[in-house]
Amino acid sequence: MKNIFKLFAILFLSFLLACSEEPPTNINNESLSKKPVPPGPPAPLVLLENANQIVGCFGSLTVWTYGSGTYAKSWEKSGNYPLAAIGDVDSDGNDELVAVFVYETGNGRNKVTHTVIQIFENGDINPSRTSADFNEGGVNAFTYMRLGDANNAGAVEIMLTHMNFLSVHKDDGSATTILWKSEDLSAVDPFSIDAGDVDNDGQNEIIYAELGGQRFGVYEYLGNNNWGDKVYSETIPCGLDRAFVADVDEDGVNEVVGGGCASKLFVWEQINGNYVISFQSADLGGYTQGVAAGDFDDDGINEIAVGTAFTNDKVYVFKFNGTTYSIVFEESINGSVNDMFAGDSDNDGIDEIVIATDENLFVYDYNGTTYSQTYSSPGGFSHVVVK
Ligand SMILES: [Ca+2]
Ligand SMILES: [Ca+2]
Ligand SMILES: [Ca+2]
Ligand SMILES: [Ca+2]
Repeated sequence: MKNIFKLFAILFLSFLLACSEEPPTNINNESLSKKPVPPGPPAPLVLLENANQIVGCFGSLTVWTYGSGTYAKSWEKSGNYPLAAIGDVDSDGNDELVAVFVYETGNGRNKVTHTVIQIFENGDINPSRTSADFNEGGVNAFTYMRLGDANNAGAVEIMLTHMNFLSVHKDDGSATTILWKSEDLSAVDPFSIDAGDVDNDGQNEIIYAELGGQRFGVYEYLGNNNWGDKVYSETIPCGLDRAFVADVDEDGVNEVVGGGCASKLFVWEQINGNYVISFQSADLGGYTQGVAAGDFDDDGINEIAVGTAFTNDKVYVFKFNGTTYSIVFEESINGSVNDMFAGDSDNDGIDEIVIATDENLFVYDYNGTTYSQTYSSPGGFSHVVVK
């Protein structure tokens, strides 16, 4: 009996000792953090020439770079940056980081919101150049940005959606200017934008999602940096948050994939000039705010990743099986999915799924059998792009 008490006493004492080890560690951390640390010079942006990187926004701007088997935050810039992307926007053979920067001047009634595009070159701490202010309508007025060859000139333009219009901007290495602005679209709330050959005529069109209009619009390129002859898709219930161009059924012709508050994945096909719904998923339980098509499993065919928000935070992967699309992966995720991008973020030649939620940035990779989270970075993100 005595031995048992002794054993308990020893266990109890070692428990107390284990607990008592915590406070000194905390004290050490506190005293360390109170030491004055002189601020170092801000780190310059490193844009890799032959590798992709991830850029995400949620207020501040964050770049992640893959190396030595994992991802790391390689650059951060504070400020109100709602949208960003990486690409060779000035066609000099090297990538730039393009960011929408929003700031306010004045007070009270005299407060004015300014919106500019900033271009960061490799090695920059501050932007190499800043566009003229093109603000119209408040801090959160710009809803999406994509880079793409909108005018079929073989280079990359900057495409933006604003709650009231679409715009295309061009950077020539010395200045960033506006090429085109659509008519007033305030009645339909543009919410995402993409460039691609959506009607199989060998030329890229601009397509955009209408949150209020519950459909997407396709602007045909007319030459001389002008877009017109708009065609609309078949509508969906509720509203369309995202609409992107990709071939997802292995026939070499692009479809449009999208989602919104109907909580479904939608696929539209062009049939005789009309964009009709060729597939709609079952209710996925939450707003489908993340939609991205890429060849995640390296079989030469694009899959579709979908992320949901607000009521059922999940990531899904849909795959075309020759007849229709079926769910091949489904998993709960931490936070509402705000945005999603398909890109080769780890430079192994295969696309990953990169996801911005209001809690984290996540990377999902296919391992030959299934999909799994290979990286997560804390902090909410509203917009994410891989290049
Ligand atoms: Ca460049
Ligand atoms: Ca197709
Ligand atoms: Ca595939
Ligand atoms: Ca990859």
